[in-house]
Amino acid sequence: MSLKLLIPDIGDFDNVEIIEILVKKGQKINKNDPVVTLESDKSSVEVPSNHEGQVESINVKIGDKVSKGDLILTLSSNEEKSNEKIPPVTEKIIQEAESSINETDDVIETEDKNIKSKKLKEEVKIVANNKDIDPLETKDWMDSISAVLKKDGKQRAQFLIKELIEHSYKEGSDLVLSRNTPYINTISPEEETKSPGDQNIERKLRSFIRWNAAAMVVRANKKFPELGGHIGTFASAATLYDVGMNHFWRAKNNKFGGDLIYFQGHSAPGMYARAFLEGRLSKKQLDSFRQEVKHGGLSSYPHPWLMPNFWQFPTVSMGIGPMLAIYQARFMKYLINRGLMKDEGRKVWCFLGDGEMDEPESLGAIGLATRENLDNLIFVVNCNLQRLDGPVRGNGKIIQELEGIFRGAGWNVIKVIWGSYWDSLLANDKTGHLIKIMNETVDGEYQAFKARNGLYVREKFFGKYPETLELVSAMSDKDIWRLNRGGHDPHKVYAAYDKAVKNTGSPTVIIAKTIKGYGMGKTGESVNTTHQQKKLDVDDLLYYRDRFDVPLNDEQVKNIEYFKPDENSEEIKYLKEKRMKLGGFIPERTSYSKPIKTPSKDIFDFMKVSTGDKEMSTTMALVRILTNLLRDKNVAPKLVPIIPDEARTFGMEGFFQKIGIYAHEGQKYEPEDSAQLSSYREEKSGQVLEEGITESGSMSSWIAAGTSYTNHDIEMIPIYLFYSMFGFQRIGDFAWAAGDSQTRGFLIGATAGRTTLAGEGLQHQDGHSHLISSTIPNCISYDPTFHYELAVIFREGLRRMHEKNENIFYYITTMNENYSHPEMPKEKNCEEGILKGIYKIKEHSKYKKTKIQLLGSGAILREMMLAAEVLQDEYQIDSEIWSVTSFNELRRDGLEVERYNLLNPTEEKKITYLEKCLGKTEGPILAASDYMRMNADQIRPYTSKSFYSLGTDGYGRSDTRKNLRRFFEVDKQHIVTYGLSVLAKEQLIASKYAEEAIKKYNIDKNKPMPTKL
Ligand SMILES: Cc1ncc(C[n+]2csc(CCOP(=O)(O)OP(=O)(O)O)c2C)c(N)n1
Ligand SMILES: [Mg+2]
Repeated sequence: MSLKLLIPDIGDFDNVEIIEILVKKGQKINKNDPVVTLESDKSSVEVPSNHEGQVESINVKIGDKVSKGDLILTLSSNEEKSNEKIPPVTEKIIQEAESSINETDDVIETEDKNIKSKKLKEEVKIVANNKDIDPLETKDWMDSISAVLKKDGKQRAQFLIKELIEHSYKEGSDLVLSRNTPYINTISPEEETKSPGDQNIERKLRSFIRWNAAAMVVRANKKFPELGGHIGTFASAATLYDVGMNHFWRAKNNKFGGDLIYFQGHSAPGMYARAFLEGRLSKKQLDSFRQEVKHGGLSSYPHPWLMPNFWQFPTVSMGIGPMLAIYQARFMKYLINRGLMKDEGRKVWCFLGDGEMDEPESLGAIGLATRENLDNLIFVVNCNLQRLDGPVRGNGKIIQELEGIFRGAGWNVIKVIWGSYWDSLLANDKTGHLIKIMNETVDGEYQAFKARNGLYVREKFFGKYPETLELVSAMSDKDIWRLNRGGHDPHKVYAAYDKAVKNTGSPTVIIAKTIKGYGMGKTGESVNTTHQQKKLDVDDLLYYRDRFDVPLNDEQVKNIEYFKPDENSEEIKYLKEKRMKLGGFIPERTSYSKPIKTPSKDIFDFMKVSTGDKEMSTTMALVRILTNLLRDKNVAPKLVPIIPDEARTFGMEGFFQKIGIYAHEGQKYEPEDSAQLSSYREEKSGQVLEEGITESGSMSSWIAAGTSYTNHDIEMIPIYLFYSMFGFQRIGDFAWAAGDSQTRGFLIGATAGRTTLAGEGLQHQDGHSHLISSTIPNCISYDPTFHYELAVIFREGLRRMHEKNENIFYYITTMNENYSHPEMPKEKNCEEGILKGIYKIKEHSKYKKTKIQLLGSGAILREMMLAAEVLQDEYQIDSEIWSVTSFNELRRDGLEVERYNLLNPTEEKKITYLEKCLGKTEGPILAASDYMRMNADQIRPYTSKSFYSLGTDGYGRSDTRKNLRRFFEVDKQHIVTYGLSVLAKEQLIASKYAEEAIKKYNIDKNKPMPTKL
């Protein structure tokens, strides 16, 4: 039978152009195969076939304008002509409704037949629904509370309710309806899973690691006091790391993907000290801690760029680690749900300081972790109650505060507050006074206790109530001093980790209480200055040795020698055996990903021809590129488009239907626009990461995808599109971390430019992102004007990053200004020039008297081109016009060449690419972009020619493009005027021409610089 394929509902658009016909007459097509591409002035979208069959006739051609209901083609098909299709979601709703009607029928039937069975059924349902199973009992409780309210008021009623909740928690109910539980461990001693480890050996190993970590910092600072480093942080966290290393964290190997661990930045010395025992780092390397200039030094903190075979994640800029870890865990699920990776139960662990939790970013994405059911994510917050200057919450309790926040966000919270020595005390606390003091004591006091001694704790803590003083009456001060904190107790930590890894359905946070500078004695333990402690004198060192029984004699301690047991010792054997059982060493960074073959050169050929009268923006050109890439079988599955709620702004709504939006639960509703072609489609295997309004979250996703080649051995191509203003300046630190992480992928600063994004105003108009991006050494930035430039740059980016695996990333700005795009110039070095940053796009040489070199970038190149025509037509001035695709790249080339020449004074001079292009040309240079003058000025030192620049310095403001360009003096008229003035200054023409132009164009000489307005 013959079927008609019509233009579907395309939303608010009418008369949309057909830009591609993707099928041929006679071709067999499947259902959902794209048949034509439509393009409005805002977006392009493919129309899929809704039937399978053979194309009989094609009723449209490229360039036709079509609207809903127009005939595209006819198909001969064997399919039965189906009735109007019911969307699957509607179908599901109908089915559910039908089945619930059936259920009700069942109940009625059962009621008639057998009353008892119905009751049973109801009972189960009631309990499951949290409804009332004993209304009489409930009424008793209600009456009691009402009586209290009437008699003693609401404070008393509130108090009783709180007491009841706490009581029920103590009695074993963990379904407590409160933000907080009492200040005791979440896991009761009876519930704890026991560690299978040899505690004796593990303690020894931990002591050696502690010693070597401290020794490494002290030795470095003895040699060079300026080097710095931290002892107190790892001292507080050693047990938290050791339990993970000995029992939980599985390394990547050829059989398993490995757990991913984000180590707290300042605890890096501990990781080096362990790697030393593992035989992965030498003494010599430990002795080069923080001395990285010579090859082989150890970086201060985790930096993959500096130690690319060791560190996996940069974390030391606080708040970055937690966000990166959350999106990492999410990206793991994304890869699994898209069928690109097996689900092996891998986990992401993230270690954080309690002070670090002050960073808004640290808590900023915890809601996402719950929404996405990230049970592959475990946070460990080391609550040593101190940050750099002093207590984190001297007057409160950080553990309780965090518990409330994380519980509120739906996390599984495990508090590890007290060590095993407290167990019997808590069990004997029949009056509840011990828990009462625990709840009442603030962190400032807890810190002070550990800076003092057992007697002080007896008096100030247990001494608060006679009942608690009595509780410890049989204990010596020394016993009281030994009452340990949960984070230093390997049993408690093991039990918490065990519970965390078994948790399903939600992320887990382990909140562990520790002591900053644990074991450092008077000068370091729990004192406010611990964080800065990087030197220990001999007495401190001897104390530390004794405290942890490190087998070094006094002389060795004085020499601050490292300690490593013999390779055949039981300790080293144990340590290695544990790691071998867990698959290898951690941290370690490797990559075995397969490169992605770059699409053939001709894939973007359609971008090299003129668009004729058709106008489009470079943002739209980019969307066309992406649409085409989605037809390349190598590239398509690896693309990860990331958008923070701006798909429609960038004309990308066509992607919703084409590749779907990733949603781990699929789509549980029928979208409002389900009848439309670009309807909002969420899917478990969806490809687009629609992040919502979070630039830092989107950036974290981009980093996760762009480092997938090492974290999962899968090369992915993330493309994150954002308003360029909300890019680098918003998430600069993440971009820096991306560079450190060697992220590969594209950042697209869309709607870019200070004057190109017209109406949006001061906080939207970007005139400096290229300057910020230029600060990142491995970020390659481009500001293209025309579609073919974009195509050449994009393809090269794919080749360099994803086929050749260069550890770089691309920042490309695209605009939303519509204009027609010319054909790509035929010169053979055009592509080379586009990539190096400059090429000649046009030359006017009619008069052969006076010449000027005009360099334009991004949107302002077109103003240059227009100005050149005026200069020629009205002033008989010739010009060469250069499209500068990247001032940043030209500057980098300039820096290198200049350095080479200065270091090789006797050699033949090298020439910058800029000089190669412009060195022999006539006339001065006038350069302009839609960015601050500093953008173009970057290349000023690398040419011997006179150089002048224009730019958009100052705050943006809303107005029309035309007015803005005039205001910032980068429009055609200003370029002409400045051009004439430059030529006058160079004594190439008389100055009267510039004066005339100023008058002619009504340029106000007295207008202040835009920076002052
Ligand atoms: C974004 C950022 N701001 C400031 C610092 C400087 N800094 C380093 S450590 C530190 C205190 C850390 O306290 P906490 O998170 O409690 O870690 P601890 O050492 O106590 O485990 C500060 C402020 C930093 N590294 N990153
Ligand atoms: Mg701290």
